[in-house]
Amino acid sequence: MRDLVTLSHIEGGIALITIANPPVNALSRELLEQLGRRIEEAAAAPGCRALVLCAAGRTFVCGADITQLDQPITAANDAFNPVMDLIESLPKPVVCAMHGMALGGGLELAMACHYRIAHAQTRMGLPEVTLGILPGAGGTQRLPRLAGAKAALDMISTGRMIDADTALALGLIDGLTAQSDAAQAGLEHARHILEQGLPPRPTRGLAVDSGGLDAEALKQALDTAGRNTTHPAARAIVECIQAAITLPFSQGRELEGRLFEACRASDTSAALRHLFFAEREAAKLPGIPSSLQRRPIHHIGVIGAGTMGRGIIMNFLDAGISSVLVDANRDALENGVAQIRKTYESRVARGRISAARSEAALALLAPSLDYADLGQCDLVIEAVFEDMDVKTAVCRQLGMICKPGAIIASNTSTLDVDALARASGRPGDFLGMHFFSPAHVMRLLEIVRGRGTLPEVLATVNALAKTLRKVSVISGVCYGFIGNRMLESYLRETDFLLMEGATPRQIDQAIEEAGLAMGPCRMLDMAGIDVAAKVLLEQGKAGIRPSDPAYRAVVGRLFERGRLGQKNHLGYYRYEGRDAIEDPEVAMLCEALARQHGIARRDHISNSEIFERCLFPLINEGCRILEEGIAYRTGDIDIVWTKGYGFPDHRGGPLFMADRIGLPTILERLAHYSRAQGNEHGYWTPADLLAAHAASGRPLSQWQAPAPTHEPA
Ligand code: 3H9
Repeated sequence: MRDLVTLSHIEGGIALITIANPPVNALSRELLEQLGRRIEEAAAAPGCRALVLCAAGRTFVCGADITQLDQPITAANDAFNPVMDLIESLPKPVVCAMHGMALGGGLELAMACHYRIAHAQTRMGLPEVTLGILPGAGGTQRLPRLAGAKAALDMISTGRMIDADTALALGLIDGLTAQSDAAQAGLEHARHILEQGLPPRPTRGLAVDSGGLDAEALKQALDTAGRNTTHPAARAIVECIQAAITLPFSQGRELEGRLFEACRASDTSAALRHLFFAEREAAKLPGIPSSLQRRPIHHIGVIGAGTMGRGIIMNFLDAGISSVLVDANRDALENGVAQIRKTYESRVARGRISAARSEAALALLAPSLDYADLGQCDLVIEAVFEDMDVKTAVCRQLGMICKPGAIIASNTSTLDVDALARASGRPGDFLGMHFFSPAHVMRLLEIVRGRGTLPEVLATVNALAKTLRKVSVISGVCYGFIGNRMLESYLRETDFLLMEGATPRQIDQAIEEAGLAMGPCRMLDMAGIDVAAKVLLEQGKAGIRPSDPAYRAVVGRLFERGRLGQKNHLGYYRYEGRDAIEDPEVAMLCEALARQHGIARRDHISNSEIFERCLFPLINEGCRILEEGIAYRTGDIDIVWTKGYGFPDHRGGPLFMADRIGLPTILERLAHYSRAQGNEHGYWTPADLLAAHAASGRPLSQWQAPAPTHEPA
């Protein structure tokens, strides 16, 4: 077995124990077993008077090994608490020296030591809640003893990290060090402790300072957290903090263990752990070596000073990359720059960033009316109006203006990236960068790989996404890429349900009760009915709109009636301020459309029918996207939907949810709606992949894509 923990030497009576499990020194069961043995060996060694615990590589320990959290962790078989107890009960002082990050089980390990120091740049936290669990190795009991119950509740409930200065002020650590070598820093501190004759200081023996968290505040916190029915860890965390204040350590930890296991076994935690790994997988490019040389990106350009272009360029300004914003229209450009300035001012006013940082970002912005100013850019992103003719003309121009080796990207959300690449005349340098609105806020970036996109271009933009703090997912070329293509069937059924007699409010409520951030009617009103109608028009032009005359008929009719959505206070709803009010005119319009298209009206449509009709075709389309090689993995689709479309994290994304519901059930319901609705246009035909997995009993998560080829066409 690999050495994951070493006992390197005992000098001057101090034993040095080093954890080495790259990349983040995660605590696997094997590691904990070795750690326990090394500590026993060190403590038993003749002449040993103190121990130092540190970690090798770029960081201290970043938590329990999440890959092992699929197995139950119980008092009987877990290796965590015995090691923590062993350390804490040693009769010799144990010093923990941290650097990089100390997270989750890593910080819990540090808190079980008697003394803690940290490099000044260290960040610490208990982020378990983001995985749907709570700290399960004594963290909920030791942190209140070191930092006070109020600070502990805040840190554990939010999962946020604190810096080393804050940790020192809270009493979580005893000292800061500028020494970059954690082992040396630990040894120095241990020598100091021995010189001072300081004894072991078990954390469990310290009294809890409530820090102002009185019974009333705890009750309120319990009530608030208890209302969060989708996240069982929220309430469990408050219960553990309450136990830390009111119960002896051993009883508090016993409760922590039980609640940890209940949360770990919950669907929410399984979903959040899936998304943790899916996000990291999505950033990997199959078939492209990570060593492939990337193109340097120092200076970029964005065309179009509208909402999208402004949002896009702010990502680059935030990342410290000099950027030119081009718009041929002077007013549009001036307005765009003014809006960007306003956004930064508002960030400063809200204390999000310093005035100096805002000025530094704005100093990187160069507005221009002249396309020629894009000539020296390493990357140019067009963000002009979503119209094939307009975008084709812009891409043609970019192909001529951009310097050799520059990357050209289109921010289209639906159009044919291959056709735009051909227009540029440089398909190897071309790809899609589909940002989501507001582009400076939304974390998702769909990177669209054209048939001709060179691997180095894909790798460059994928790496750039990380610099921009985006979560990137690669999509192949098809109508709407991953997200908007799947959205189509969801919106199709929304309009059919309205024509059959459901109301916008009923549909939105059913979808929001399922956990989505916003129902489809409110979402379309917000995005703009004109935008949706324009997309339908483009589909017609491209010959990809179904021949069904009733297809998305409601949105088309709303547009004809001048109901543009929130922007003119009339869409699927009527708006008073931000309040969406059901409008009888829309009900009449839907009824008239139903008559026109021979669609039968019903008095009652259940919420479960709305859920199934909107979401099962969406899942089905996701399976087609996998079959066609548009997405590399099921997790990529889940990331697109959770990061870009308000799909609830606690359901893990549509395909993770599909596995939980059961593929045979979904298949059976598609067949049911095919019978009930008719299937003239193939709306209910199951994807081969869905049918095959349902038949074999294999979940979608086990689907393996054939290795993609990156030979430019
Ligand atoms: C816990 O501690 C429970 C306890 O209370 C005790 C229970 C009894 N395990 O993110 P990156 C992998 S729960 C396994 O790209 P970065 C990651 O998958 C845990 N693997 O790097 C990736 O692998 P690959 C509480 C892990 O620099 C590689 O490391 N802790 C773990 O952008 C690099 O990761 C957390 O929730 C892990 N714990 O960010 C912290 N962590 O290269 C989770 C990372 O194959 N981790 N990996 O794709 C993070 O938040 C970030 O990884 C971190 C580094 C900020 C540390």
